[in-house]
Parts: sequence; structure tokens; C-alpha cells
Amino acid sequence: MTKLPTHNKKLIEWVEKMSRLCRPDKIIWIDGSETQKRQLEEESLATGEFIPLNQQNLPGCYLHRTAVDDVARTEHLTFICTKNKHDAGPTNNWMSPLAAYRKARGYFKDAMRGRNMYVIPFSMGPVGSAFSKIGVELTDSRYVVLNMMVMTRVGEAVLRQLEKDDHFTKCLHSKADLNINRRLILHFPEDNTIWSVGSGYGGNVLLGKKCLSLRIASFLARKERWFAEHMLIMGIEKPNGRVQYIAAAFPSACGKTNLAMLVPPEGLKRKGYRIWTVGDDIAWMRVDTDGSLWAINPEMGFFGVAPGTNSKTNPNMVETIKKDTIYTNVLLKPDGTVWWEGADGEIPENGIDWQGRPWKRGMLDANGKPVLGAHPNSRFTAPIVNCPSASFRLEQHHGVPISAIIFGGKRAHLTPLVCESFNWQHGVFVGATMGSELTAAQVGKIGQVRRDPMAMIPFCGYNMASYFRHWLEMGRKMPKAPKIFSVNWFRTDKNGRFLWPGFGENLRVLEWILDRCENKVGAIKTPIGYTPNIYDIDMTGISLQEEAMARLLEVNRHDWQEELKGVRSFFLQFKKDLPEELWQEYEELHARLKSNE
Ligand code: OXD
Ligand code: MN
Repeated sequence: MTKLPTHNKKLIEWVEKMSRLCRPDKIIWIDGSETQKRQLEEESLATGEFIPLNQQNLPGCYLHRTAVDDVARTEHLTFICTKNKHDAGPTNNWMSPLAAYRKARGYFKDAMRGRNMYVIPFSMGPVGSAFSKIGVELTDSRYVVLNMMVMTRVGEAVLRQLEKDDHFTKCLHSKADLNINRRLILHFPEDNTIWSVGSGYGGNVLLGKKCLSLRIASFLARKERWFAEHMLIMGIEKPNGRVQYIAAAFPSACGKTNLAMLVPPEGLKRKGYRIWTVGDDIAWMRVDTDGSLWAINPEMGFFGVAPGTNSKTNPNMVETIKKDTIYTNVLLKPDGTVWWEGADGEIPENGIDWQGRPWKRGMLDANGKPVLGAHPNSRFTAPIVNCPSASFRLEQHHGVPISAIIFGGKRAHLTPLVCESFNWQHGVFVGATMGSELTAAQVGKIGQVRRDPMAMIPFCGYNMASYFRHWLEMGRKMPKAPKIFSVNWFRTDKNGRFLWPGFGENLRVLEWILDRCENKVGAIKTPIGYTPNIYDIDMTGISLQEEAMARLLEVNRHDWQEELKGVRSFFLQFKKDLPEELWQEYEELHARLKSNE
């Protein structure tokens, strides 16, 4: 046997045990070096896992295609495996650890024969920071290794840290036969373990991301009294050089990545704002000795949705993905570059689509529907440091101080453009009742609301009632708690057109939020919270009718009363576990809506 790169007995024994189960031909330890990365890229090109791209135009970039039925997170195959079903709560799929291990063991058995098993030691967060957590992922996929090298801190430094500290999340992944009928994404929070089998799609297999940094981390965070949240983190710098940071939760597909790296709109440029992107998906937050909340982004890269990304929606991302990027399931153009629906420039005349088939502009399928060049959930994996707005605080062990927490959703009518909660407890109620309306792009009745508290429905690793309690308790022990706001960029007029221009213009709303945090502007007290006086949102450079602005800020008591019916039935599923404080907030809102307050 070659010399092992670690003395950590627990790690060595676990790797041996898993290799006896999966039977790889070889075990390869990932050291995070450039040489090893190059070699893996070469091998991936040779096996076809990577498709070469034009290195002149896209240096260090490659294309990967997944199986046709393996293109998104499979929530129905994702389980929280706690001893007691109650601990997983009513919003998670549950399996007993015994049954889950037994079933998955059958799929893992001999699954790596003829393949290598890669051992990836990785750190979520700066190596050695009190915020950070270490994981080790075993995988038979080079694609996973190369993505993890972008998304996390990988290699030697992590192993050295593991010589000092024995705690790590055991992450086992095998593509096995990529069979959706033999696919499972299993979380064992009580064993600090993740098993994922039968998939090659990022969200199911880059185990540092949703699986560790949200599902397992949320479980650990409650025990250790911190937060693991589905939130972007961004800094907003004023001309005096002061940077204030916000953390914001939005359900998937609400423009979180675009917001995290927005470019100040023309009209606000005179104020000299500058945006600093800390993260676009996950925030780990702790109360520091100063009594306020500090946050890190545990990740090192973006795993973003390609369609719709262009120089208008997200100019910084367009720059970010010009080099060192792994593209997944996008269209390949004849010149060796890539394209997706909603990309910059002309629609190409032809290319190879995400399924590897010849594609032509305007092509229709048998039902007369356009054939997409890129899958709607096609992705890019790119290093944060490539981003022109990347924060200078990415490696800071204490993270950044959070001034405001924002909860967003997609509501055509109900929720105003922005609203400040009365206090922390009320803010937790606002987060817990967040929802988005289904659009024509989803299965279900248009306009029907899907509740997604704190955007964590698919990612909370334990009973959500306890999660709400944790939020309430954390507020009580935080002397300088951030203010909590809700935003809604998606309100429409009677013809269904968006009232708010969105994208970079969202900075106008963030400006009001930060002014409120510093008690610089007044507000109107409504039954649901404080909303802006119409002239306190700086509209320099855009023409929005006063009527539209009034509509954007409107609070309709009747609609809110209707909304409460949905909130009630959502809350009822948690039975007696739901914290009393949330029922109290419910009752108080009900009373405020009825009174003329
Ligand atoms: C993501 C998601 O991929 O939230 O970030 O679905
Ligand atoms: Mn996400």
C-alpha cells in the first residue's frame, strides 16, 4: 500500500470500510494541487465526461452532460433518516436509518468496480475558522471531484486540520448505474453522514452544498446555536467607504444569484455605490462577542442556472464564467463555445443540444413545442474569485456583520415591494409564512401558493417546528439582532405585467432597508409592518408612474385576511410542536387587519 496522506485513524478506517462495500479498483486521495486537477481534466476529456470547449475563448472551461433523467435535485428521493420520524417533521421525507442504510447498501455494493474511488477532504468555510465544518466525500465521479475543487476548499490543508480535530461529515457518493429507480439521497444527521447513490446531478452529488451546508449543517446549527441558511450575502459600500452587509433568503428561481452581484443602476451611480458579493446561496451565521450576527459563505464557487443569464440580468456573472468554468447541459456551438436560452447575442443557427443531439434554431418537437438547446436547469460551476464584485472578505474567519435579513418570494398581488417587520419575533413569523405563487412553468394551479419558510423547505435537516423555535431563541440571545424585512420584486398590474423593473434597480429598495437600519428615514405603519413613504425610495433615472409605485406598496386588508387562511392550514400540520409565539403573531396580525389601526 502506498503511504497514506493522513494519520487520522477514524478517516482511514472509514475509507477502508466504504471501499470494501463499493470495491473500487483504486483509491486516490485528492490533494487539491493544480497537477492533480490537470490530470483529472485530461482523463475526463479522454473518457468523454468532459467535452472540450474552445480554449481560446473559454480558457479552462469544459462541458459536461448528465443523463436525461438526472437533471435536477430529486426531492422525492431525498430523505432525512433520524431514529424518530417526528425529528424529521412533517415537511421532510423520512426513512429509518436502519432501513435506509440497508437499502442503499444494496445499491452501493460493488458499484465502483472498474472505477477509482476519489477521497476528497474539503472544508466548508475558511480552513481553521470557528465557523467552518470539514467533510470528506468519497466518489467514483471525476466530474464531482472537479466541481468540488471549484465549490469548496479541497486538499492538503484540510487533511492537516483533520490531524487536529476528528470531526468530519462522512459523505459517500457513487454514480452506480445512474438509474433513477435505484437513486437515493440520504441524510443521517445523528451520524453526521450523507449517502448519495444513482445520480450525477450537482445538487444531489456535490455533497458539500445542499446536503452538508444546509441539511446536515442546519441540524448541527440548532445543537451548537448558530444558523445555516439558504441565503445570499452581499455588501453594499457607500462613497464614505462604509460597507453594510445583508443576508437574503429567496426560494429557488427568484433571482438570488442576480441580486448577490447586482450592478448599481445608472440613476444611482452618482451616489457611488459599490457591491461586494460574499455568497449567492448559503449563509452560516453566528452571534459574535459584539452581540451582533456575523456571516460567512461556506462555499468557494457558484453553481448557477445558465438560462436567462446575460449582460442585462447579470453582467458580473457573464464576466465570471468566461474562464475556469464547468458547464453542464448547455448547448454546444459549432465554434466550441456555449449557449443557452436567454444568453447574450444572436440565437445560434445550429449546435449540439444538452442531450448531445444535433439542434437547429426554431426546431419544434412532435407536439409543435420549441426544442430547447440548453436544459432549463443547465448550470455553470465557477470560482467566486472570478467575479468582478467578489468580496475582499471571503477568507475572513469571522465573516461579515449582518445589518438586515431579507425574506423574498414571488407574489403577483399580496406582498408589497418592501416591508419591515415590527421586531424579531414578527420577522420570524414573516419568514415562516413565506411563499411563492406557482407560475405557468410549474405543475399545479397557477396562482396557488407554495409555502417555503425561509426558503428552507427542501433543505431543513430536521423538524421545521423546532427550526422556527431555534430562530425565536436565537433572537432572544442576540443583543444587536439585525432587522428583518420582506421584499417582493414580482408584483404585477391587472394585465399581468411586472410593476417593478427588478435586477440592478433592486438596489433602490436595499438603500431604503439600510437607511431604516440606521434610523435615517421614516415609514408608514401598516397591519403587516412598516412600508416606505413613497418618496423615500430614490427613483432618480427611472420613470415609474406614481400609481405603479402606490400599487407596489399597497397593503390590501382583504387579501391579507385570505392569506391568513393559507397560513393557518400550513401551521396546523406542525400540530402542538409549532411555537406558541407564531400563533400569537398570527392572532395579532388577524386583529390588526380587522381593526382600523
Ligand atoms: C439551488 C437551488 O440549486 O436552490 O441553489 O435549487
Ligand atoms: Mn439554492
